Parts: sequence; structure tokens; C-alpha cells
Amino acid sequence: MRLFWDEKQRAHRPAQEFFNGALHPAADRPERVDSILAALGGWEAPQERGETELLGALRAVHDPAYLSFLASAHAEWRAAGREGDALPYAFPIRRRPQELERIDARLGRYSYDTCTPVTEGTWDALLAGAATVLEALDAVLAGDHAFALTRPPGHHAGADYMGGYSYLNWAALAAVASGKRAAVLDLDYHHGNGTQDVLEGREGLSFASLHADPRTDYPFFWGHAEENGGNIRNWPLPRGTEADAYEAALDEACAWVAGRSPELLVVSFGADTWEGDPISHFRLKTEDYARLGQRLAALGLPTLVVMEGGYAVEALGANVAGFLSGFSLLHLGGAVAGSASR
Ligand code: SP5
Ligand code: ZN
Repeated sequence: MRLFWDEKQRAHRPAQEFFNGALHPAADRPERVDSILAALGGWEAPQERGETELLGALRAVHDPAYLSFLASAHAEWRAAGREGDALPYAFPIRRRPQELERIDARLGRYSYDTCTPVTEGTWDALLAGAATVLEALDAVLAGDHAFALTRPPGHHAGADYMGGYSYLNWAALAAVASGKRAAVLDLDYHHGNGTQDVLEGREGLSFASLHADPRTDYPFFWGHAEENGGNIRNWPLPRGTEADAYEAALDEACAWVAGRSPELLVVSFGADTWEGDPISHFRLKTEDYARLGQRLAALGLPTLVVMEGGYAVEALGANVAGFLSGFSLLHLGGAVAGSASR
């Protein structure tokens, strides 16, 4: 398992997000990566890739106008006389075709929630994230498993929208850029609505997700069992789900994935399924994650894991290391899987 991370991804530093009627400190803090970096050894930085190369790969997933918006949104926000992070507050209830100029209108057009600020360093962090994903994908295509420590996360971002702390869809980028028959398996607590939207109906690509039932949990409007069909398969699970029920659903998902005969597995891994996660409600324990990894490794597919959510900052390292240890050939550093279930 090769491990990839680019320090430039720290440049995305949201201050606050708005949900449940109030502003809260942003959950996706740069410090999220610290315990992951400390728990594992042998990190590699991606090679420098020019913005032209990165944009070329990103355009296979994202609308060019959306990418331009992301690149300039914070500067436009400042030009409008605002301070701090750019946050949307008004949304087109159905997409409407106007040429929008005002930054607030553009923010609403390209997002679906108030939890996903564009900060001064967001675009630089996103380019570094794309470079990290592409480097990890190269490692997988060359014969290793790889983990891309991506931050901000990606699975809520669609072709032309941000949301759920996500701006660019890392899993979709890897699946599409691979040129292979690829399956994305999403194990974040929240449904990977962006990945589903991008991959739905795309030849050779599949999407399976285990997540909290959207009748009770964010993102509410996607991930219901009725959405199953074609290349999409969802397993909504109730709040309080523990390892037994989770692994039973995972076995079904693995069987479905295998039936799609992919050449590549992309895992959207969120550690917000952990029992102590501050914004989530499953009850997986630190020692459970290695078994999840083993189940996926048993598929015998070249595997790229990208990082999604997980907000219990201190516990993230042990949970991620535990999951990746299921794939073996891993360089374990400080905190060994299972030793730090805080
Ligand atoms: C990648 C990822 O995990 N994104 C998650 C986005 C969730 N944002 C919505 C926050 C609403 C959380 N509800 C908190 C309840 C606290 N008791
Ligand atoms: Zn999540």
C-alpha cells in the first residue's frame, strides 16, 4: 500500500459552516490529517503537475464553468467587499439558465448547502488534491494498492456543484481518469451523492454506497434505496448501525461490485462511521476497520482508497491505519491499528 499526501492541501481552511439554524466551527479542519500522517509511515508527495494537466483531467468529470467558478470565487467574494470565507445562502430550486454575475448568485448556482465555504486557499488545495489522486492512481495502475489522503473530501461534489465539504470529486476523477472498468465503493457515513450523479449511466463505471439512511441524515435528497438500478446500488442503514449489520451490507455490496467485473476498485473511505464521530451516528469501533479493509482486499482488485469524511480528529489515525492494514504490505508508524480507540 503506497501512501500519498500533499501538504498544499492544508491551504483549505474553512472557519464556519451553517446547519441546523446556526453557525458552527467548520468540521473539515486541516488538523484532520495530522493523526493520519502520524499513524502511518512512508508518505510520498505527488510530483508537480501544471494546472493545464490537472484541469484536463478534471474536465472529464467537472463542468469547465464550475471549475472556473471555483478558481475565482474567493477573489470575486473579496472584490465584492466581503471578508472571510465565501458561503452561499440562496439557491435556484430548479436549475435556471441565467447568466449570473453576482458572486452570491454564482455561489448558490454551484452549490446545494451552506456547509461548504470557498476559502482563500481552497483552489490551491484542490489542485494539490487532484495531483495527489492522479499520483496515487498511477501507483495503482503500476501494480500497487494506494491511499490518497485527500482533503477537503470529494464525494458530495457533482459535475457542477459543491456541497458537504466537497468541491472536486476525487473518486470519480480516479475512476474516469483510469480508463478502466472501475467500481467506486463509498464507505463514508454520508451518501456519496456527487459520485452517484457523476457516474450514473456512465459506461464501464459503477457506484455502490453504504451510508446513513437519508430519511434521517444528510444529504437527505439522495441515497434512498429506490435509487437502485443500472450501475448504481445503495445500502441505506439506520442510525446506530454496528459492525455486524454493517459487514453484512458490505458483503452484499462486495458481491454486487464483483458482479460488475471491474478492473479497478476505488474506495471512498470515510471514518465518520466510527462510534465517536461528532456529527454521525453509526457505531463502528476502531478494531472493526481492519476487517472492513480485509473484506475489500479479498476482492483481489487493484485498489485506490481516497479519504472522505471523519471528524473525530484524534481517532482518525488509528481508524484509517486499521482500515488500510486490511490490505497488508503496510508501513505502520506510531499508532498501531486498534490501539487508540478514543
Ligand atoms: C464528506 C462528509 O462527511 N461530509 C459531511 C457533510 C455533512 N454536513 C452536514 C452537517 C450536518 C450535521 N448534523 C450534525 C448533528 C450534530 N449533532
Ligand atoms: Zn461523511
